[in-house]
Amino acid sequence: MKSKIGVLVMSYGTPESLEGIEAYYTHIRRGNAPTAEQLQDLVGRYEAIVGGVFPLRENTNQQVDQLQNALNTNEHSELEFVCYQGLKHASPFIEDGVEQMKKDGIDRAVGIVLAPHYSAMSVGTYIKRAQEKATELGIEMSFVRNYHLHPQLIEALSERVSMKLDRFEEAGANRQDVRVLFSAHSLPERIIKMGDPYPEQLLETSKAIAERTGVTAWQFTWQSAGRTGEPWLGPDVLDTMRTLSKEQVEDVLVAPIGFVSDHLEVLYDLDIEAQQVAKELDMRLMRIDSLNSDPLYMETLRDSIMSNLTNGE
Ligand code: FEC
Repeated sequence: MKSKIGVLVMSYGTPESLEGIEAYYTHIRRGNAPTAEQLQDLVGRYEAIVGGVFPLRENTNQQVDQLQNALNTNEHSELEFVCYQGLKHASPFIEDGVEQMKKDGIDRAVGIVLAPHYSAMSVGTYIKRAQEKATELGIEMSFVRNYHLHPQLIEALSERVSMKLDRFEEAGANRQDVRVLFSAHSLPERIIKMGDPYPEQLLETSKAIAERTGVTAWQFTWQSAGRTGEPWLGPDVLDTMRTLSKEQVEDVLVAPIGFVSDHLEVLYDLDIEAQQVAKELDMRLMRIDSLNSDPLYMETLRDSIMSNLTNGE
């Protein structure tokens, strides 16, 4: 009889339909409903990308299924891994995933977030919610906090950068002249004062990819800042593109290393909004493909979970 280990795979979550956007947005805003204008703006962005399905849901489903397969490939192992989804802003919520584990008789679990970099405001809040529920239900739970320098993650992202630099060359650009912009979701500036590791970890991932791909013309920029009154980390990718255009940079490759799936922040903010700005600036803009269920990403998650179980890291 194998002993069962629960794996809570946590992700941002997305609405199930256009009608579900208001409830989703209200959850993101901690129970405060958006104004009609804010809601219309978000609905408009989803309408521009979705075409009937919300890509993040399908991508998360696939990542969770494939991770479960990857964790259970060794048939001689004494452990059986059972993956549960726990979403931050949609159903099944983080707490639902932990509750389901309990119902299935699981008393030892590991949690991991489908985002490689740790911030107290991102991964930290996922972990806090899961830990609270696990404590309440008496499940022993540990967490992978980050995996931003995992060799397989760096390999997968580097392959994607190199692949797109090839496309630039095929299109007539000089490879060395392509400016690579590593990007991630912005957060409020106050995280800096909190000594949050998020900006540093993102730079570490960027450097590791640049070294591996031999890219020297690169910089880091933020994207997708929230629409709130307080200052967010910048510069934003759109401003960075405008600055680069003034410096006569014509070819830009954006690598959104803070995200692992195709979703709104990639498919709208980069593929629609940033492409529109690139057009205005007469700039050639490409982006690297998202990881989605790439086997190297699954390996990164599997390996991070196994080391957490054996070493507590
Ligand atoms: O495709 C989809 O349906 C969902 C795409 C999506 C992802 C995502 C990831 C991150 N967010 C992070 C931080 C914040 C903070 C706020 C915030 C607000 C939004 C809104 C939408 C949204 N986020 Fe998001 N985020 C995605 C979508 N995010 C929609 C609300 C409208 C808007 O501002 O555009 C501000 C609210 C607050 O104070 O909480 C902060 C971070 C990530 C990357 C890590 C992760 O995946 O958890 C950080 C995907």
